Amino acid sequence: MRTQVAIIGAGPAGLLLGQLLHAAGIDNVILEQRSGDYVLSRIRAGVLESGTVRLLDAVGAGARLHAEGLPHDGFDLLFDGARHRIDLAGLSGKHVTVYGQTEVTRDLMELRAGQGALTVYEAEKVALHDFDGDAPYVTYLDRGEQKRLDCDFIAGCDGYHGVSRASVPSRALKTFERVYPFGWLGLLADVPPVSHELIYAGEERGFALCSMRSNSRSRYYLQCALNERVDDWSDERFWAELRRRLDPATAEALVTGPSLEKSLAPLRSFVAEPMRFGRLFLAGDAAHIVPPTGAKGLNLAASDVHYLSEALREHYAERSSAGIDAYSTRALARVWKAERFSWWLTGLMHHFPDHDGFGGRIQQAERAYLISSPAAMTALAENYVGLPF
Ligand code: RFL
Ligand code: PHB
Repeated sequence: MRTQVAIIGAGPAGLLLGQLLHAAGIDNVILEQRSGDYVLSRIRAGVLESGTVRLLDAVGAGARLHAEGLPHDGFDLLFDGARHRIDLAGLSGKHVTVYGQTEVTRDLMELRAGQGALTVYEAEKVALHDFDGDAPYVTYLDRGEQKRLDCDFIAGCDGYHGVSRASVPSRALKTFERVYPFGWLGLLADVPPVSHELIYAGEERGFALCSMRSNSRSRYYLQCALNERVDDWSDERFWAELRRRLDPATAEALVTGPSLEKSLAPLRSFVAEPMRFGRLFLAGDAAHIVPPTGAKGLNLAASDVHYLSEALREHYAERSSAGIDAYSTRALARVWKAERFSWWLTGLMHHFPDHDGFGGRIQQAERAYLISSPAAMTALAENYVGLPF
């Protein structure tokens, strides 16, 4: 089989890239190691920047998002018992949209299926070949049968644990990493959200986040130690701990119910440079990870594939390699700004078990400065709604 672009991974990066390429008349095939149902069962991101929404609109995947997504003009930071609203719309002129990654993925999958474009699910033993030459190809097992996909380019959109970055010789990669001494325990439940906007709470017992998927489905997170096990957290224990991390009025308003899902994610900052090796491009979590505090992971995947699709369109339509040559530099410039923001907001809002007295006082001063300074709040808002791309 032959295609112009072989895309590895059917997460948001791979599926959105597939649609952007399709819109530019560029043929592509997606190879995904899991089943479609498994991909849809992963509960992840919830907040979309307006640039991400613009891309989804551009490929025709925005209808349900506009009907069911919740536009948010602000969110609250909670510390020292008080809630402080960050007026995103007033400070930045933009808003974000609360719409789950699961739904974005479902919309993109349905669009792709409607176009008859090929996604091979449950592709096993995906292996990348000869991407440092002119004739790359990918091999895989499709229901036990060995297959070969020849292509012009390979897009590695297979997430942090994928095969694409791992296929690059380590001497050609420079990696940067910060591992945080805690994780997030997430719970999804069909209960109305405690507040109509998100609350990022940074109290003494640890960080908590009140988020949502709709007006009847809530998503909550608790900062927890890395050695915690999900099985040790009954729903009752989770709700009780969440209440303790909220101010009394919010705790009082919290509606609880049985969980639909609970999962634990460690927090990490990670960047691999460069994002291009010959005819292989990395995009999304395959190239970089941010802690979820800034809600940037999916949005960075979207800006990466925007740059990449533009570069490939230029290559095919204008016979110019300028975009391809600039891809890694352009993408990394935006990635590092989001890395900085996510690291900063994580530091502002979490309880650091390894903080000495100095670190704790600096965090207090940073918070006090933020809520007293329109300039500091504007910087926060500008980054949260998403830097332009
Ligand atoms: P994905 O979603 O991991 O998809 C990669 C796909 O590649 C497949 N794959 C392979 N396929 C073939 N062969 C192989 N060898 C393969 N290895 C892997 C995988 O099965 C998978 O389907 O990466 P992608 O597309 O780059 O998308 C990135 C986002 O998923 C991620 O950044 C976000 O979920 C991060 N994130 C958030 N981002 C936001 O923008 N806003 C948020 O509010 C937000 N909240 C979150 C988050 C991530 C979280 N977790 C669980 C880490 C909240 C949490 C708790
Ligand atoms: C979520 O709803 O899953 C979510 C929202 C905001 C974040 C992280 C996760 O910063």
